[in-house]
Amino acid sequence: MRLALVIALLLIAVGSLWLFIVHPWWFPAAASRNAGALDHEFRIAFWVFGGLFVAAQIALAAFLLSSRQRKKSDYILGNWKLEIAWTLAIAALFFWFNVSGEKVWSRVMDHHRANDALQVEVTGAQFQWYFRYPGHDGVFGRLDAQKFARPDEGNPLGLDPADLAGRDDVLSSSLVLPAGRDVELTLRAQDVIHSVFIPAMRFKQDAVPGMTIRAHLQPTQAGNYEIACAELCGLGHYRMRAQVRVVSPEEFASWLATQELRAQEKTD
Ligand SMILES: [Cu+2]
Repeated sequence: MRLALVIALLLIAVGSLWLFIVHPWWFPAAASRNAGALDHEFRIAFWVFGGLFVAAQIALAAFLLSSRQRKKSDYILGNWKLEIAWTLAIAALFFWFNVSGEKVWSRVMDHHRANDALQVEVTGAQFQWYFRYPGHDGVFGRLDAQKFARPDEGNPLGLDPADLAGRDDVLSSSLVLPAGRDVELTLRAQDVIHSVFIPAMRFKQDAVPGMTIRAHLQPTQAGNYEIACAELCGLGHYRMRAQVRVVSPEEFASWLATQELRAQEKTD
């Protein structure tokens, strides 16, 4: 029985090491500016805690084997010095992870943005994502979902028809972004809590009803990336998928101009 336990422990340790080294499942290729720093943070945590885990399994197996030779009365009473030492070491480790993680986090949530940051409002509603661009005037039109929201008539967010600032607002079902430019996302939710998750950009942020949450990202590579809702938001949760389409700045400008024209034609 004891030997079976030792073999099981060692198999777990070897299996975990194999997962660490071979990476059969890993993150998608990084496509945003902060992704590298987040991956770095993750990798450090992975190696430090993974190493501790493997060491603990080996120590456990070694104790199991060595206790075979001991007499029943020959047990360890504990070692308070060692206990204090590893408690302090783990506390210091967690403190360090908190401080270094905070640095990356504050970069994502930084509100002192570059003035040319592209503004995009992201709204989660059961069960779809809506992406709104402020249009040529750079100002988002006023919303009143309770009064004006008519999803069947092309106004799912409840854009106030009387507000001129909303006339050139562009509403899209996919998030189109120019590569290399800072993007400020304003996250909203229309009904329940949703969460914007873009794995390739290492971006995840809740959208909460009644709150406007700002977050930053900077796409670095052109391509199509998946957006998923990372908060179980109802029966249609699985349908809350959308796409980020990262294009060149020129392509983005022409896409936005076409969309603005279309939006204005609709309201005229
Ligand atoms: Cu959702």
